[in-house]
Amino acid sequence: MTKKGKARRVREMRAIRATDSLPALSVLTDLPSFDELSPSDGQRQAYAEACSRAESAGGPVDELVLGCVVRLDRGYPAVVTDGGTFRAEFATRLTKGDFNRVAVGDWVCARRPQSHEMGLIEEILPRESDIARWRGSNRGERQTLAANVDLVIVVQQLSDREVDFSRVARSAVIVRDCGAELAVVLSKADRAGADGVARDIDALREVLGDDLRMVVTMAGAAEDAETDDVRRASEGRGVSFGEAGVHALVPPGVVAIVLGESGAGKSTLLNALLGRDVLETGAVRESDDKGRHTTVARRMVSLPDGGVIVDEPGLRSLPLIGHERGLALVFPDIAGQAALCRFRNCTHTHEPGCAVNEHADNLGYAGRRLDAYLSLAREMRESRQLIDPDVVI
Ligand SMILES: Nc1nc2c(ncn2[C@@H]2O[C@H](COP(=O)(O)OP(=O)(O)OP(=O)(O)O)[C@@H](O)[C@H]2O)c(=O)[nH]1
Ligand SMILES: [Mg+2]
Ligand SMILES: [Zn+2]
Repeated sequence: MTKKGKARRVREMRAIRATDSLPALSVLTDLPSFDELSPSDGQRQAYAEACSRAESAGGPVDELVLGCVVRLDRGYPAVVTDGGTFRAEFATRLTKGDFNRVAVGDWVCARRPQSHEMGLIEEILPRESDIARWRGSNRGERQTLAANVDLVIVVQQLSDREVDFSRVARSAVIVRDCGAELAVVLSKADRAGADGVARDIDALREVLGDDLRMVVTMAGAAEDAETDDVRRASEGRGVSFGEAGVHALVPPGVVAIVLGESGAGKSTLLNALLGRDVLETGAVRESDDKGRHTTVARRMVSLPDGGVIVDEPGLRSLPLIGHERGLALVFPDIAGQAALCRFRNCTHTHEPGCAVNEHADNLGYAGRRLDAYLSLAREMRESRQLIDPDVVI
């Protein structure tokens, strides 16, 4: 065997071993069915075009199927189609060059040869939305966490201290920049108690506005006085309490994703919605209250009488790079004023003729809302300067 041939054989054997250790699709429950997911008209059109390209290239067209990526295990996709679910590899064309990795939620044109267990992804169809965050430093890249998602549920854990509203604000900017709707789940309400829940709802409203959709949850809440107090504190402020409130955010036809740091309680919440322990959960470290990155696969689960949610591994960092549009969508009142400042590059800190500061009081965003905006805006200005000019943001 030539050196090259040997290297190829080693690669093939490794690939086989890697896919062997993946969970068999037959044992995976709660994967959505094809009917629960719907491609947009544009994606159907793109699929038809991909089929005619394959036809003119002379390949067997009857092997082509429209599918949705419902799981990624260590990068290996599982694809659901009208005719069933299968694991798939990538066509060589896709693995070469500037290959944009497939994400959960992607619609694809796949090939399913009769004689093979494995399918082949021929094309990734254009995305309707793209939940992406920046990964790496100044030479980093955008990483798509999920594609074609309608709603992002940011899960933020509560504690006896005030909620980390700057993290929620940062998540909100990224979500709105990606073209998805936003809702916030405040988990672990038992740790905050009724007074803490009231304090945290008020803080988030002050920073992110009254329209912010929120649900307060408490895993395994007993029907006792403590739960009643937390429920009253939430509902009294117009915020729903419990898993039912989260379920209501994801009716049939909606595809959502849970996003939050490790240990926030994302998988615990999804298990409660599924009514069974489908997803693995893990304890947080006592010393710093951080999770241990229990979830490693990205996967969709289908809610009983509801839509579909993607469980995600916890995110360590959410750098803000190039999300100016998201900032303007989350803080439209402040961004509107910023356009009226005397200097186009006004930092709204010390400049004369600053419309943002001049109207802060009468437009009602003075205080923590303005502080949050200013610190996110500053971070984006600084990160833009640090990015390698050759990197496409
Ligand atoms: N006190 C309390 N603990 C909770 C609650 N919800 C989840 N937890 C605990 O928090 C820990 C982390 O929960 P997970 O559901 O694994 O967290 P995750 O967000 O999925 O974490 P990763 O998969 O690592 O991203 C587990 O020990 C849960 O039992 C809650 O409402 N109250
Ligand atoms: Mg998890
Ligand atoms: Zn200004």
